[in-house]
Amino acid sequence: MNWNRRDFFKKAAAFAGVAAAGAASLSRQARGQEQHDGDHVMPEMEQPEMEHDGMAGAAMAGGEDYLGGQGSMMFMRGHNMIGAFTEPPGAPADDEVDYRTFRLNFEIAEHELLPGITFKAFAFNGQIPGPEFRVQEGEWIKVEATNRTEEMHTIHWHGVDVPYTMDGVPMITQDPIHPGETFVYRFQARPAGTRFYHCHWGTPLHMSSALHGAFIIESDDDPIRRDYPYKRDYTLVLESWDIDFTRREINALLKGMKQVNRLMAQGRLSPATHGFFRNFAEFKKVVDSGDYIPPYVRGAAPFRRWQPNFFGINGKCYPAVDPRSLLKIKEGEWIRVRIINGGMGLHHLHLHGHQFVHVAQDGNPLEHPLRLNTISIFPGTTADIMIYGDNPGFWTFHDHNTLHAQNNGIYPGGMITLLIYEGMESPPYVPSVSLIQ
Ligand SMILES: [Cu+2]
Repeated sequence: MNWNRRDFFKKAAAFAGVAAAGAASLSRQARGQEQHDGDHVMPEMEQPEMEHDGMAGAAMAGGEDYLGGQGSMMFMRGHNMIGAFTEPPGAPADDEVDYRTFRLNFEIAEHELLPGITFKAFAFNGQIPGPEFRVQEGEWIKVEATNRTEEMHTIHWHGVDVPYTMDGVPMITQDPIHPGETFVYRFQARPAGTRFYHCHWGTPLHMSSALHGAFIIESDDDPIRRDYPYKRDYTLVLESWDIDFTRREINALLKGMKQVNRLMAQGRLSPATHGFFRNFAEFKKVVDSGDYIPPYVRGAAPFRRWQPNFFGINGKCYPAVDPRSLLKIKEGEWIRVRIINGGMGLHHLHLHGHQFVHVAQDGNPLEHPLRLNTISIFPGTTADIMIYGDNPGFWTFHDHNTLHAQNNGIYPGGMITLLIYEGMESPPYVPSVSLIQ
């Protein structure tokens, strides 16, 4: 490390009001890595003298071809960020196959987790979680993704075997979708199973708060349906939120992006680069010279302070259980429950009164299903379980890490739902107001 704090302040003073400090701050905002209240805060970006296109200052000048790369982290050789988004290659044209078309808008939604707790979050079509896809294996899918926010986004199809150009990783396979732009994803839905989608830009904030949704690929030849004939099929998207972090980060990002967008509109910050380094060699050179301090040197990234205080299923915390999360069952019936961990937490779901069958992991059927009553759902994984109705009653299904069965530290709450038998005659205990909204 060739940088220390004293050097930094000397250099920051030297650069205050000129390109390096200002552009570094800009770029940090552009990457969704706004820095807060640490003691290594870069000077605010309010310098009218700003004269370079990118954070690398002079390294960006000269009109050479941009080779791609997001700040310090991501580079793709031969890639040109052109600032205009067209339908990318990698999938058949409209007249070649019969596409099933969907629209996903990146929006900011005001969302109520439970009475008294409302916050603003990035949301697909204004919903948390995003809308559930139900498609057939082999269908050609077209998703028109429009960015109606001031931040950047992409969509990653998690567990779906798309062509790499459709993979939705910014600066690796595509430019981020800029404010107001539309990117069209085209791919074939395969393989069958419980899968999901999420934003891949600024993932800790965007994915978890809560740009994610279920992507269910069904098949006529489903071994699980064959072995466990069922009619009812439920989806539980597990989520955890640090709502203060989300509020703070979204406000800061939007403020930063407004500045970036204004500078782009004024032609002072080129959309062709919007503050990215040209390539890894340029990045290393500027860091080694001490003229640019990478954000990971300046201090902890905001998400290191992410401390979720609300936990839920399908966008709601107990007792405000979403009706989609209530598992209705009859005696003698199999139901399928698809569990998706769309957040960053680790959850151990325990079902009372039943031994369920774990039949698929990450969407793929298990050759040897397991009989369990508790299942661990790691971040980024999905699990399918089959529950057989053989013990009539009202049963709790909850995260057995009971820190997650709380609302802001108050138990009970959070990640709790219920298995409810239909047609029960006079249950001995009638649940009170806390069960259903
Ligand atoms: Cu996003």
